[in-house]
Amino acid sequence: MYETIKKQDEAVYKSMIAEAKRQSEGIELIPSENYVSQAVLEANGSILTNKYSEGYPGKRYYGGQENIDAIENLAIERAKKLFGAEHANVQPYSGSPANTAIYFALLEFGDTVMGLKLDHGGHITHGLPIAYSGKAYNFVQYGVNPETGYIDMEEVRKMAQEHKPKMIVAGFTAYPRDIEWKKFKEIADEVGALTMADISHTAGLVAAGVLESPVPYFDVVMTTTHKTLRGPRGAIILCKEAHAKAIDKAVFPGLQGGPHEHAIAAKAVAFGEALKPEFKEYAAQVKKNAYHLAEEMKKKGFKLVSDGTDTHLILADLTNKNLPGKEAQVALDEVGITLNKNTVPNDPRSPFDPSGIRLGTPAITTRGMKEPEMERIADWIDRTVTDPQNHENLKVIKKEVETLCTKFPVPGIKL
Ligand code: DSN
Repeated sequence: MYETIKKQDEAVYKSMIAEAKRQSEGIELIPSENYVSQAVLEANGSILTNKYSEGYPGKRYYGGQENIDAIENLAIERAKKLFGAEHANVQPYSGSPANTAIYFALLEFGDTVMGLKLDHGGHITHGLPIAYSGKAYNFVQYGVNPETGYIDMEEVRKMAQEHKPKMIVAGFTAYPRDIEWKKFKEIADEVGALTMADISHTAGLVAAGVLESPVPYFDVVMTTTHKTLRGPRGAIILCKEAHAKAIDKAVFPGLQGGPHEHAIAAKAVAFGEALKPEFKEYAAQVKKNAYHLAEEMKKKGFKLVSDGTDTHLILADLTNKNLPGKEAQVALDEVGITLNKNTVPNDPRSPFDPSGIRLGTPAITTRGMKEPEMERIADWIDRTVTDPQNHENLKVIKKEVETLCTKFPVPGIKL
């Protein structure tokens, strides 16, 4: 791999190869990560990075756009088909700029918006007070029910009636349950609010039809393209035709300059893959694996937020295991299992040293792992967090992890 870089720039090469080794020899459980196909890698690493193309297909500000237009039109048409959307903008560089563009398109600064709290599973762009979203708009934030771990739709309704928001944002980065899109839409209609869904985590499952889609109900839907959707790093915005002009204007020239056409080509390739029947099987297995892993972890005494999962994502509160999330993450890194420390709802600890861990199955399912492997992974996690300072034991687990991983190659990595 990377023979040209090897000859030209050994320092970068060394880290790239070490990362390829880490990705293939370890178990990737970060729920927002995945392994893209060789075809997606080729498009993303292509000569398309050389081209500037401000504007939209047919209406650009620079010459030489005949191939770029063809590629961007393919990405747009495939995105619309995949999600049944009226309009798609495929230019957002990533999730945060995409959400910012949506607010810029449909709100005035200072407008009231509702979003999920960060420590209850929301994203920084859903109104975190210290973030741009929280400063530019008057976000009021809803949470999950402390008893059940589910979003409390009655609280959402009460808050909507009290605050009369201009927009309600639904979606998450760390919430293990499906979202009641129809109910959100009903509540928004009661108070005349716009609806915005951030399906970055679950887009692959939504596209495959294994989770319900907000697209038929919501005004605007945003997703990153690199999580369960298994495309390159980036994002897209889907919306009703009525909002199309405002959204396009907000993305360019409102917020962004030249679109990254190499990434747009890679998005087109990934959407082409997601339209194939194999992708439905993949998405269904992601869900089955997460359910199985959650059940196995529960058998070993792990306390899961909401007591399980409907999606690809599991959130465990380690308070009863007497190990903070940060220390669990470090010990699991030592055995080659990668996940992230995470706050749990109403966490008494800080986001940098929280009580929980967040894990998920998109990447390991891409490698072909199924239920029997989930049992082994639950066992390794349990053995690691039960005795995190026993480095001899951790070495044994690391060997077992590596042996399993050799049987499940990672697309795009040939060492
Ligand atoms: N960083 C992403 C995640 O891990 O969920 C959200 O932006």
